[in-house]
Amino acid sequence: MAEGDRKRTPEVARRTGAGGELSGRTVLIVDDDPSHVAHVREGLAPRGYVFKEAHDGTQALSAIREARPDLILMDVEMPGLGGVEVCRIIKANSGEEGFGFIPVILMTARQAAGKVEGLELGADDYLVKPFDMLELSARVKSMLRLKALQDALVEKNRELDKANKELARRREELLALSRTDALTGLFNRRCFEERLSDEFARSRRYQSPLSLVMLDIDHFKRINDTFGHPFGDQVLKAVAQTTRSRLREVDVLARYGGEEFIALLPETATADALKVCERVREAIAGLRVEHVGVDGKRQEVRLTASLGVATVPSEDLGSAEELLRAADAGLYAAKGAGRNRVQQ
Ligand code: GH3
Ligand code: MG
Ligand code: MG
Ligand code: MG
Ligand code: MG
Repeated sequence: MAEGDRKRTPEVARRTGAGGELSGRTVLIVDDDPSHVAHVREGLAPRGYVFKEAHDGTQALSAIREARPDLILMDVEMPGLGGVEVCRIIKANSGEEGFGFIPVILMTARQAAGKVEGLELGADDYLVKPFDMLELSARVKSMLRLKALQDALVEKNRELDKANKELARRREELLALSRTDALTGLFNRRCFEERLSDEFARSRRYQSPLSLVMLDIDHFKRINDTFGHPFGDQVLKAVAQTTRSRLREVDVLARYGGEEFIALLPETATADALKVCERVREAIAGLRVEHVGVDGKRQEVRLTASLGVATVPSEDLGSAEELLRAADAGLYAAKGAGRNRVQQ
């Protein structure tokens, strides 16, 4: 380094001022010549940067991993791993999982050799030794600004990413909520109708059996009248849970209205559907829902339900609406025949 440069260092500091918003940034100086490292440090000292040093390429890589510098000033000619090679490694690992973006200013004594190569490999700037301290200072400052901008961008992107994920999560939540019956946690009627239309179309296309079940609690009004509406709600939840547990995963169960439930059983023909319904009916008849009166008196309340079932393909049932109506007719028949039973 020219003697003149050394003498000018305090002058440089005075003219360029302290580091300002860039003070505290970490600058890694890599050079196999310790006096050159010291010289660069001295030149940049007034700016308030934090300096790290490395004296060969291998040291540089571990310093980068440890210190995550904001800028690397790197000699090209070093024994072992040279500056151009280290630069290549840094730029190859510039993803978010790697080092991220770290600007590199290559420093070399030679005018031409390595310059084009270094820049092509992604060095961000280039200084030829001996360099003017003012120029060094200005280039460092501009690179650190670039790095700060890049960091801000990455941070903004991360925030945007997070916000997007949160939005997607909330959208999912809302969607789930819009499909759910609040009291029982089952699907609601609107969701069921969508599924019915899909499953009906699928059944028709593949000529696969599809059964639809309507279930209505017997004399539910009496339960409400005797034990109160909140207890009625408890009964509805118990019926929902019990019914759900008697169906397969692929079966769609929804609360259709007040004390009415509806189920879609894909790939299920009449005989199997009747078996499933019978199982559900029995389970509900076996339910004991405990009621605790205001006086603390406990009572096990029993209940029953009636079920109507219909199945496609069937000559008479040409639409999802007709399938629904047929199941409803079955339910009506079950009620008429004395309740607590399954009817086709
Ligand atoms: P049936 O055997 O003929 O079905 O008689 P039912 O008493 O069950 O039928 P009805 O249609 O006369 O009465 C249904 C009752 O369900 C009336 C209504 O107040 C009650 N209900 C509807 N939705 C809810 C609810 O969300 N919670 C409670 N606790 N009761 C409800
Ligand atoms: Mg060297
Ligand atoms: Mg009724
Ligand atoms: Mg009822
Ligand atoms: Mg009813």
